[in-house]
Parts: sequence; C-alpha cells; structure tokens
Amino acid sequence: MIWNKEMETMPRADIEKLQDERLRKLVAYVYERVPFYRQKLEAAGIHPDTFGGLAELTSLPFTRKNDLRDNYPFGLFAVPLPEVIRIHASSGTTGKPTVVGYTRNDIQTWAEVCARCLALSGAEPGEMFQNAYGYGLFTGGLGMHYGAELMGLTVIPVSGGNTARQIMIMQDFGPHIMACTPSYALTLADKILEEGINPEKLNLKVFILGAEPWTEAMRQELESKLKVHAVNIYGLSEIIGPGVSNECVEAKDGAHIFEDHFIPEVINPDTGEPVPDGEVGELVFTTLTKEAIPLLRYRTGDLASITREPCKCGRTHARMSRIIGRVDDMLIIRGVNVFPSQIEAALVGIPNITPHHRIIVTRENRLDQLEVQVEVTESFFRQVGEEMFMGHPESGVQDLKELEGLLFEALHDALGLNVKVTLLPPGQAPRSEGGKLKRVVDKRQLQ
Ligand code: DLL
Repeated sequence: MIWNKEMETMPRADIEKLQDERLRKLVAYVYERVPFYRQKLEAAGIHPDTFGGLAELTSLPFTRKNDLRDNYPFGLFAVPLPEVIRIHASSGTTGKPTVVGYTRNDIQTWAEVCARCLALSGAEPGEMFQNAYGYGLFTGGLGMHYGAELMGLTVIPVSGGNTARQIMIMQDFGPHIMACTPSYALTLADKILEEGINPEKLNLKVFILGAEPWTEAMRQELESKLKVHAVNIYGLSEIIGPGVSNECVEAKDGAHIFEDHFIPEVINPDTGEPVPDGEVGELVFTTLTKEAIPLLRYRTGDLASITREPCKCGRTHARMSRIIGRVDDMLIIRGVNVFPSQIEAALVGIPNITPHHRIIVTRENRLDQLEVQVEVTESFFRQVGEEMFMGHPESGVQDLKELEGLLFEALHDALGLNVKVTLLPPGQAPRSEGGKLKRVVDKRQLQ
C-alpha cells in the first residue's frame, strides 16, 4: 500500500511547486526566529521578501554539524522550549551530543513519514511489528514506534539487544515486520540458524534495516537465510530521525525521499557545488515542515547519489542510493582515499569467508598500514584445523595461503593498495550487540 498516495505519487512539477511554496515560508520562518540563521542569511545578502524560492535554493547558506554543536544544546531551536514536547540526541564519537527537538506537529510529521516507510516496506495495518531499534535518546526506537501506531500496527517495543529475548518474541508472538540495524539482523539470523529454528516457521516477512551502512551482499545473505525481504531505511536525527527515505519492497532500487518534507541535494563535498543526478556526492537536506529545529541545506556527511527517474512502484519522489561512505569516514592511506564500503564490497563473492571483518589502520615508520581482518566460515575453520590459527601450521596451510592470496588480490584490485590480510577464526570479528557497529579502528591518532 502507499500510505499517502496524494503526496507520494504527486507529479514532479507539483512537488516542485509545493517545495517552492514551503521553502519561501521556511526562509521567512528561520529569519524571524533563529538568530543564527538571520545572521547567516544577512551575510549571504538574502532577505525573505526578495528570496526567489526553489530556483535560488543553492544561494542559501549550508548548515553543518558543528553549527549544532556550537549552539548546544538548544540554540538553533525556532520555538520557545515549552512548545518542544520531545528531545532526542545522537552521540558522536567525541564531545557533546547533537541535540534536536520536536513540537507536537513535528511529532505528527515524523509519525507520518515513518508510517510511509513501513508501508514502503510492505507493512499492512493490523500486522505486528517488533521494533528492535533502541528506545531512548536515539531516534530509531520512538520514531518507528509512533509511525507504527499511526499505521495501526501492533507494536512490540522491545528495543535493541538481548538476542535470546528477541528470538523468543519472534517465535512466540509471530511479528510480521521487524526493524533493527543491519549488523544486528545478521547477529539474529546467525543465532536463529545456530539454534536450529526453522525460519519458515517464523511469521516474519520483512526486516527494515538502517541507521548504519550495509550492502547488497548483506541483503542477499539475510534474505536467503531467513526467507524474508530486507529493505533499507535512512534518516538522521538532525533532519527528523528515521523516516527521511525508505526503499519500496517492490523494486528495492533506491530509497524514496519524502520530498514534500525534505529537499534533497547532492554536492561535491570539496567545492559545495551541486553534482548531476546519478553521481555520488555529499547528501544535503533542507527540512520544509519542521517547526522546532528547521535546517537549511544541512550537510549530512553521507555520500550517495540520487535519481528522479520514476519508480516501478508508482511513487514519484526522488530516490537515493545506499550510503557508500561518509565524507569524514574516508580513510586516507598513503594518499589513497579508502572507504570502508569499498573493502566490504571487495570481500563479496570470495569463498570460505563471512561478511564479518575489522579494518585496522596503523602507522609504522611513518608509513600508513591497512590491515583487514576477515573471519573465515565454520566449515573452512574445521577444514584447515584449529592449530593453524594457534601458530602451528600443518595440514591446512595451503588452503590458508590461497585464501589469503585471494583476499590480498581482491583488496589490491579494489583499492590499489597492498593490504595486510589476517584471517580470524569464526566469531572473532566484532558483532552488533543491538546498536550501531564500529568496524574501523584507526590507531594513527593514538600514536
Ligand atoms: O540513525 C536514524 C535512523 C534510525 C535511521 C533508524 C534509520 C533507522 P543518527 O543516529 O543521527 O540517526 O545517525 C544518522 O546514520 O547520517 C548515516 O551516516 C547513518 N545512517 C542512517 N541510516 C543509514 C542507512 C539515525 N540506511 C547517520 N545506510 C546518518 C547507511 C545510515 N547509513
């Protein structure tokens, strides 16, 4: 089903007309209410009375994560605090969290876009939804919760983690839809199979996965292991939380961005100039309807491309590709730009390994070293013998060397770098415990 047919299938010309109207209102709104924006707009020579709307979008100033940090906690809010009925925050790796607020209308908008995501994923009113995104300051849990209630799903607010309990609920309550991070879905799938549970006996038909990057290979693995659909949901706290975009289960070919609420752009992260549709760059969003913390041209740091080609599901909103990396996650190894997603993609299709891996960067004698630690499968581990990994190579040595060679070649082809390959016994690479997974350890800053 299409949750909001009128908005989601609107002809492009009408979408742009609506965006134009809303953008003009937004510029006046932030100019009046947020000193930070008034200053920025004045510096850019923009006044709401003469602003030319959508056609002049790129003349508006960017907003960056640091602007939220500098105005911590509530400095960018456009309404008095009593009108803010909810606060969320996303914790970065360093320093203070990024704080966002919602008015009553914002909470309604958020539920609406999350209901659209559920419908895009194939949910139908009356079905049951196991929500394994974390509840709390993280937006995942409560965002999806309100969307699911609005749609009329039976919500199980189990939150993240506690794999045994998740599986018990999946078996006993029979949810049709489950949402969690993709790395955690893999943890669940492995555990389900390990326990000898027949996935076809579960009621589950779809996993809604997001909050961290994942790949087509992970989709295939999950879909074949658990006999479900796996669809991508994208969002970020600054823009609303989950509910910025979602793939349709029909095509699974890019996530539909709810353009009546968010204007997407893709820019060259170095120059700030727009790049053509289909080309990868940094995603930028302008919120059109947010009241508590509306943002102009927010630079997400996420790298993706967008297309405005119509989708076979009938929706007309622009679609974005998977996030292929982060502007700030890009590792520079001996001058070469490396995205963790390239490493993940290079590992696909190589036999005897699992998708679980860890990326370690060090600096030895002033030279960057990239090490990729890849976990082997149980059956390969049995074949080569445990001693191998204990430093007593015997029978399995040939197979082991071959596998290392294959991985070295694949990584060299993908990155143009000599990478140190280390094989790990099953279970040794980091797994998701329910939240976002951190695969990259960059030890250079620590030295
Ligand atoms: O992760 C919101 C969310 C919750 C999205 C649940 C989807 C599902 P933050 O904690 O603010 O918000 O983190 C936002 O996570 O800028 C991306 O880098 C990354 N991210 C989110 N969804 C995806 C995805 C939530 N589908 C940051 N693929 C974003 C890749 C994603 N990265």
